[in-house]
Amino acid sequence: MTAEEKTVPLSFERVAAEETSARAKRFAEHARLRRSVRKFSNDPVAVEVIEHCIEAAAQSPSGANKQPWTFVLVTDVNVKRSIREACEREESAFYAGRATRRWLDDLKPLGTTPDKPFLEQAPALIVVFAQRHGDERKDRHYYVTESVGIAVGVLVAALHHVGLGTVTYTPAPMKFLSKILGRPDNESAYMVLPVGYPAPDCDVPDIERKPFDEVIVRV
Ligand code: IYR
Repeated sequence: MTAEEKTVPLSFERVAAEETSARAKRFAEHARLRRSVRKFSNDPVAVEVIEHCIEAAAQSPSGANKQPWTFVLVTDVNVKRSIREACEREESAFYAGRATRRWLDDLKPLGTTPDKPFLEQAPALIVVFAQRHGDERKDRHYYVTESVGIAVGVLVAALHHVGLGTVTYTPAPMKFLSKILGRPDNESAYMVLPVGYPAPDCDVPDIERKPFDEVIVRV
């Protein structure tokens, strides 16, 4: 079965140049305030707010529009606890020897440890899965890592935009997440994003982004 090309007019609202400039500046300034949050308050968050952020992420571009992502929204306290316990088991092995000395040295400024209380403190976890292929193996997916990475980027931006905190957490390996969450074989766990309000006493590492001149090359 081959689908034919069909087009519709682009729905696009052209904004005035001054407004574009103002938005660009505001967006960059707000992005500057985003930090990875690893300590959450137990204040509840309306599930529909998180769902709207996931909906925004699911509008991302993807290879051949295959949309190779599944977002598992976990609010069940028992499932959160199981995920925390399994993550901490993997992290203990990581910090006790699986990681290279150089890797552990690079992590020192972040102050991360095998303890992951944020996986239970946060009112919700979004576990993102990458669909390596469709329901059937012959249904190919393309640029899966890039596509899911873009979707997670949009998700992080959306959560920040609405005033929530998160961290892009990647236990390794994370196969256990498929088992706990009952995901099919064509999906592999990609990232865990705890979501909530930062704890009032949330500290963050004293680190900075590179100066802008170091990341941009103008040709
Ligand atoms: N997954 C571990 C280690 C870790 C790895 C990287 I790369 C980081 O940027 C941060 C942590 C942990 O979360 O502790």
